[in-house]
Amino acid sequence: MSDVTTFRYGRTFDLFDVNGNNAIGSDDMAALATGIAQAHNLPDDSAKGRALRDAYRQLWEILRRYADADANGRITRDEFIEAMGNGLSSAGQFTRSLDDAMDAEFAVIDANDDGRIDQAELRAALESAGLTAEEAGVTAGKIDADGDDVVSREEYRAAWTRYYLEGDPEVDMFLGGSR
Ligand SMILES: [Ca+2]
Ligand SMILES: [Ca+2]
Ligand SMILES: [Ca+2]
Repeated sequence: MSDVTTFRYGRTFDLFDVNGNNAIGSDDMAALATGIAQAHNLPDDSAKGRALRDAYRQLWEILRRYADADANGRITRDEFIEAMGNGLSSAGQFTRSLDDAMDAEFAVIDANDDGRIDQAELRAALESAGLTAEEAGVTAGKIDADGDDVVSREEYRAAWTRYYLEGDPEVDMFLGGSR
């Protein structure tokens, strides 16, 4: 596996390993969902909060099934990079599960439920994720790939995938409240 690929999947691993104990567990995936919900002041029992938790629980199940080589319920950095390099990163079940997580996140950011993220909604999300107003403005412009001032579900998915799976250094994205 190339150094670049190893670096890229290592970075994805770091994003998933929320509590920084050098292993991905169900607790990390739950923390991702909770972090996003809390950043948007969503109650735990709200429909959007539940959808988010379900999506990340599903993503965890896929990771556990395909990347937890020694089946101890935790995925080490080596296990993760190995599995991603061996095809998990492009496997249908994994990418569909990622899409579901992105869609659940999209729904959270789309506060007025009109099926698109407008500039105000996007900036609120980026700033709640810890970006400065200036960084949020730059990032918002990159996510809105066609420049029509709204982010479609497809644009959101594409930006997310670019950042997490392709490691495009030009794309500055975030995952909920994790940074
Ligand atoms: Ca962890
Ligand atoms: Ca909206
Ligand atoms: Ca757009």
